[in-house]
Amino acid sequence: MQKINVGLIGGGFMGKAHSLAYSGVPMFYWPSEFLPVKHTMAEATPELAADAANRFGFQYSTDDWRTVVENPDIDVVDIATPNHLHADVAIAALRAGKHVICEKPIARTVDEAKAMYEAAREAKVTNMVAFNYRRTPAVALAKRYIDEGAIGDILNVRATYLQDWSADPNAPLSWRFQKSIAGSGAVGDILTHVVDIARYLAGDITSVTAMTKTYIPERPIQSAGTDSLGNSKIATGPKGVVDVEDEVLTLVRFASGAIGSLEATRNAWGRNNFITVEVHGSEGSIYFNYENRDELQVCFKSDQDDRRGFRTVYTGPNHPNGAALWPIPALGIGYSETKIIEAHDFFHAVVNGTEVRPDFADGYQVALIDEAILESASTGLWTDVPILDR
Ligand code: NAI
Ligand code: SOE
Repeated sequence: MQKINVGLIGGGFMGKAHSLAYSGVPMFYWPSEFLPVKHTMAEATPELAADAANRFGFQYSTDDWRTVVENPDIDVVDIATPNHLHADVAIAALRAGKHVICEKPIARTVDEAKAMYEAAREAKVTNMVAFNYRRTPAVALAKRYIDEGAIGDILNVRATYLQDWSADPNAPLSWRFQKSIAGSGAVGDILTHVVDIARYLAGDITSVTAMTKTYIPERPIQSAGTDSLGNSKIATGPKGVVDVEDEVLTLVRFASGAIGSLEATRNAWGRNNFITVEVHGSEGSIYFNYENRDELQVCFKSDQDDRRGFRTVYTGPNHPNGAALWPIPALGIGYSETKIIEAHDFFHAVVNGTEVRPDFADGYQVALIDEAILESASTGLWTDVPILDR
């Protein structure tokens, strides 16, 4: 069994999720060809780094991510920082020959994403962007139905990602509202997840038209770097400018000829992690709602006329990754399970030298789509998306 030393950069929300996944992988996937070892934790200060290392079970800690990238004992660099650090850390890690898993969005801009993609191509190591929702077993099952032709030719993909954590004007001006750190707002932060799922299920997106809107132009300034995701309201004190979008609505065309609509907002009261994907085909339809993660709704034209309608398939041992997960359907797939499957697939590729998707080419392609969406929102025109030759 190969031990793989991981250096984790960033110990916030995703630092927690990835650490949990490293512990969880051998519990689900056993016997295993590899064992992730939580080697070094990097955070913004020595205190934060030591605290995160204790909490998540890392052997060493540092406030300098460059020492992780340069450490010959480290095999994998895991980037779970705000978006402004993704490109610098990833490119340095790839040049040092490390395998890299990077949180989404791959970067703030297309230029950064391109540089990361090129560094990954040169380094010839395993690289992955952490679009974990496509690894929800019900989403992977949707892909299986589509690939098998069960719903025929895809006509339309309708997808949403709706949240409400930033709907309160007193939710602080975290890094997610600052273009210099985040790159964009709802587009890079959450629309990217449904762009990834739409590409996964229906292929390349070739052109877009979009509208964006910022509802809350100023927010109270916060002192800490970590994003509280709306959980700590600041009712008094100075405010700073929000220079990213709260919401985006976009129409898309796929290379296959299918059409679709994708939307995302962080200001929809009552919506939490409301990722929905509805795919209509010539022979049937598929519907997924992340808030009911164990379920895939399917409807087939071939059903008898008076019985046709959506029926529910509960994912379990017979479905993608089911044998490794829980022994009873509908027992409850959680966010952690999507991260455990993601980590498993990443390490499997590391030890076998095989391809894993979504990789940095996919991350770059999504960045090209994001850029076209933002451009269309400012010009009001349909905008073509350049398609990478993989
Ligand atoms: P967060 O704000 O909770 O945590 C970020 C952490 O990075 C903080 O603890 C901060 O101190 C640390 N950090 C800042 N500068 C650093 C430096 N120089 N060296 C080391 N650490 C540093 O942010 P969160 O939510 O964990 O987001 C991190 C990344 O993960 C972002 O790119 C975000 O878009 C992505 N994300 C992905 C999710 C998914 O479902 N795949 C969910 C949430 C976030
Ligand atoms: C905030 O919108 C956030 O944490 C995103 O950054 C994640 O990517 C998403 O999965 C959960 O919500």
